[in-house]
Amino acid sequence: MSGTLSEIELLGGIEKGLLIGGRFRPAAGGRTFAVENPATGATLCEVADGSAEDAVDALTAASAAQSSWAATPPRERGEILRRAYELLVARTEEIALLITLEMGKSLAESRAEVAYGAEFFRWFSEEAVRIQGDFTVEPGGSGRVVLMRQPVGPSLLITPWNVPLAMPTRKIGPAIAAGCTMILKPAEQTPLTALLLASVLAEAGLPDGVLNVVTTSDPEAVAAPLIHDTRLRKLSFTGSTEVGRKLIVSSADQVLRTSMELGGNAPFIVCADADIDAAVDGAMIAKMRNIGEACIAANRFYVHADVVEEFTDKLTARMGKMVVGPGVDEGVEVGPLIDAVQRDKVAALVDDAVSRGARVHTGGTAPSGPGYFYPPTVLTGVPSSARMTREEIFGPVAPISTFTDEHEVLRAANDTESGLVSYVYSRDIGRAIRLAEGLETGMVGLNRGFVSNAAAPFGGVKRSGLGREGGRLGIEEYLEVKYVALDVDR
Ligand code: TXE
Repeated sequence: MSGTLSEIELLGGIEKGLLIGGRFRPAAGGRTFAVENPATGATLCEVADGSAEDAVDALTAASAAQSSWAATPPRERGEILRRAYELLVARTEEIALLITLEMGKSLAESRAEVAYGAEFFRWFSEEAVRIQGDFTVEPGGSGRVVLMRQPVGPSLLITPWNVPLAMPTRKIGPAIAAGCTMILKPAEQTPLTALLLASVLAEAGLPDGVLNVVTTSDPEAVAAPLIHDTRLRKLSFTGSTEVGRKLIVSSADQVLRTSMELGGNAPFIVCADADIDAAVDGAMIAKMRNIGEACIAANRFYVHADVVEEFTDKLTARMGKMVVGPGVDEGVEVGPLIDAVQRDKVAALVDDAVSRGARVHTGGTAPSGPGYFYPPTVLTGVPSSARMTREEIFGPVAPISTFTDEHEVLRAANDTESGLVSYVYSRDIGRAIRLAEGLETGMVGLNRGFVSNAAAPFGGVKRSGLGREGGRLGIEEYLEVKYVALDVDR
């Protein structure tokens, strides 16, 4: 699969070193690690394997660049983002191919990720010039309060493999707009898209040292010394709840500001009065987008007993005929999962549900052969004791349960430690709003299977995270508020 000329040219043209202080260089120990194509299991290429020493060099470069970057006029920072947006859009085909090669999803989905990821640069290019302060007259006399917003400072951005372009742009966009320097540590499975993104930003005019990239096979070794270094001022993490919690604990050492986008366990509720065809369309997006490897993927379907048969039959028909295969192949809709660990996790969750009495309507067995494929799977009769009702499936599996009462479904939907997103399908506006108000999540998709948008503050409650990314609130994550108190009579 990685043998065609264009793929070889694409991989050959990518910088594979660490980006530190504006220069790509090998890791201090000279070590490299392999990047795998999940559709074949073959090695795509080797990239620099950064260590603690490299990480500290990257922070030194970021600290050195911080004050002049903070002093760069906001419009200039915005224009860099605007140019980077245009470059990303112009290079969509090449970047999409790279995403598909290292992450697995179909080319159509990768192109959509480029559009979505680039949008964060366009949005924050416009936000860069709207960082505003405040001036308040003290109510009791001659005192005045001048409020200013300033960049937090050097920020460590840790991103996952499932959305290798847009997770970095969702953090880098606001950090650039706010005037923060950065160290990006991409996931070990998908370092190439991050390296290409760094080259695009350099081409757009980002000054040396503002964005540093440390690829590594040992994330803990790279992150730990930075989190304990007083020069680091911010940690923004997207990944598993398990790692997020560990990072929050270690961030306590220097009371580091953190943003955490962690795992989800989204309920997808279909009421008896819903437009069932629209609900099935929404379910296809909420479940199958990104092969189900998304924190906002629908993880539990609750369908009213009156419509469950129609919904199950229609969803099974749609999911059952999806074309599974290598993402680079024409017509493929469902690529492989990222690696053997994720594929085996999905298979184990399905086996567990089946052993507890769940019925398989389509899928349910991983094919043999190379690549980490798992077929679109629909299950009914999944008991609440099944592991997949509590754990994030992160794969193309739709477990369907029934309900009859609005209060009952709200209780079931909220019976989880996660609180990222929920989906509601109903044509009764009162019921829809009642459910949206009662659902303990940071986002609700109402008659809509996709909630993400550069203009919206993405984020969760409960153990799904801290902070918001995107929208007006997204930039606040990279700003400190300071006020000057003064007296105009003295
Ligand atoms: O996540 P990890 P994994 C969920 C999803 C998935 C599960 C495991 O359920 O099945 O997590 O995936 C870096 N110090 N999500 O193992 O390990 C790592 O290098 C510092 C949901 O891939 O959390 C990568 O850059 N960094 C999620 C990032 O953390 C560490 C997206 C995510 O990897 C580290 C991905 C450490 N000790 C998985 N250990 C979402 N919210 O969308 C790992 N990392």
